[in-house]
Amino acid sequence: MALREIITLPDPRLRQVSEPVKTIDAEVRRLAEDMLETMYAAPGIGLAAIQVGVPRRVITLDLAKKDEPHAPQVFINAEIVSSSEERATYEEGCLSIPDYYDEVERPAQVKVRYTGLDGKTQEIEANGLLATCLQHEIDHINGVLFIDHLSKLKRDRITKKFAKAAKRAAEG
Ligand code: K1U
Ligand code: ZN
Repeated sequence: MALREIITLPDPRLRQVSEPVKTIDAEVRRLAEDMLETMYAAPGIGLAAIQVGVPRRVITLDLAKKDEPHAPQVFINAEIVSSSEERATYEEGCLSIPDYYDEVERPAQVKVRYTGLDGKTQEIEANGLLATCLQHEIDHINGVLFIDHLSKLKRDRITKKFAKAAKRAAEG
């Protein structure tokens, strides 16, 4: 396993739509392992492959509590097949937008179809934090960031802040 670099705003790759995985081969299994290691090290509770610069529809999650053993989950080619009318608000963060958290309203329940590492296609009914995280990560593989769900004023402010920081870093 290897740690991979997490790309951050304003990296344009974060706006790319990721390609479906056709075959679950050694490369995909290696990517998922590396993503889990990278996610645990960050630390984070979710990660999409594009956040490590790989435009493939692979997502990792682990929602186990601090005092519980790891419970890694891998979702390949995940898609939302239905969403509830009911909405829920959670404070979200993003490893690609470090140190910024804000409340986002999304459907409270979603049904997600995905393929597991065993190649089996399954459906999961999610609510609570799992529903929020799955929607956040599926947004990533579609080139959408959680700040896109905020007001234009907030989104522009954050985008400018990260663009300025990147410019300063490039200038040394
Ligand atoms: O996709 C990502 O950028 C990861 C993100 C997932 C997420 C968090 C909260 C709501 C929706 C999606 C993170 O993991 S941010 C870090 C974080 O939430 C966290 C880190 C350590 C312990 C507990 C939470
Ligand atoms: Zn994110």
